[in-house]
Amino acid sequence: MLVHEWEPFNAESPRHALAGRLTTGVESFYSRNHGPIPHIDPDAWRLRVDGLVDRPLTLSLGELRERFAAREIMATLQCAGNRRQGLIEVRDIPGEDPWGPGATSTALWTGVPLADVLAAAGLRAGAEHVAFSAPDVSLLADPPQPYGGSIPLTKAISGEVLLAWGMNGRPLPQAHGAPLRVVVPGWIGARSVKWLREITVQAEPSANYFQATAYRLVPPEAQAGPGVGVSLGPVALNCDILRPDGTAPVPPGPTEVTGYAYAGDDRSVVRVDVSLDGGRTWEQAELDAPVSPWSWQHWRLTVDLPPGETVLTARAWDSTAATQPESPASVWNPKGYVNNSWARLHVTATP
Ligand SMILES: Nc1nc2c(c(=O)[nH]1)N[C@H]1C(S)=C(S)[C@@H](COP(=O)(O)O)O[C@H]1N2
Ligand SMILES: [Mo]
Repeated sequence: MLVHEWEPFNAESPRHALAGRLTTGVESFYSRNHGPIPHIDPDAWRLRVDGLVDRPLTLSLGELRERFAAREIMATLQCAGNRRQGLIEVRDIPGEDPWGPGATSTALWTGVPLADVLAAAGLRAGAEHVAFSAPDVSLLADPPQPYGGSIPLTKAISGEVLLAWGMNGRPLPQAHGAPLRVVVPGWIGARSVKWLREITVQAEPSANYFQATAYRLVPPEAQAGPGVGVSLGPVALNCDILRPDGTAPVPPGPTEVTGYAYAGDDRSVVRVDVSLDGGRTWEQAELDAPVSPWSWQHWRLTVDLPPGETVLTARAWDSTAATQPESPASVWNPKGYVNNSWARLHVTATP
């Protein structure tokens, strides 16, 4: 892992750990935390479901597993700060970690659909948003407060949003939200609240700092504040290069370039282009079909690498025919979110 901070623990997956793998091992799955990782006694833990519901629920993990049918979903999590480093190179972003392309990983999640739990509680008139609260207190929030967030009801009842206790066929590890976390496939990682304690159905989005102030796209010369900018939801189309990884010289000649591409929500990636001349000419990579509507797709292309320095460039296209913006400067924003500009990697070829 490439550790950005030890407390709170923030670490990204190195390129080689993501390359060529559909799912990411828990040992290298990126870890994004805004406060200390809480240790929760699973036997004493209860999930509370309240707000605009007919029947508020209090459920142990056993009751949750007994009352509702389990579902498995392969889903990619991607932090909105993934690839922030590229924005920092344009203009500094003080106080935010310089994430590379490894603030994203994919797992097979096991849990129950949030939709089924909400149906059991019964939705009342006026229900528009579903808020999640956790016990980990973030000193980075203003004022300091436990982590939380929300998603609109339409997404919450879609069936793909899971209350998950399993990851890659094993119990959810502590760092990734045990005993129970939300997994919101296709949406920024921030909405997949870990160590879930309470689900509140309400008329408005969560007033939590991480919904109302952070994880919003703020215009370049504005200052982040409550309600400023656009709340981030579905993940923007993005890609990066994983192999070669740029850490060591490679031999010149035929070289397989591989990477990931991911389109959030219900979009899929339909094409990936690779350029050796900074985007003047492009060649299409071979692209894997989506294994799940919610997981990234890997791609590969064998290029003829000349001796010396080459900048490999990649860009993806999605099922709406949208593609990635060329420059990080064009998408720079004060909190450093959603850098989905063309992927660029410097490689040195020495015989
Ligand atoms: N309770 C809680 N949930 C949280 C966070 C957090 O700090 N506390 N971080 C969020 C963010 S910003 C991301 S990107 C994902 C990361 O999940 P992971 O650490 O399992 O990769 O968790 C989300 N859920
Ligand atoms: Mo995140």
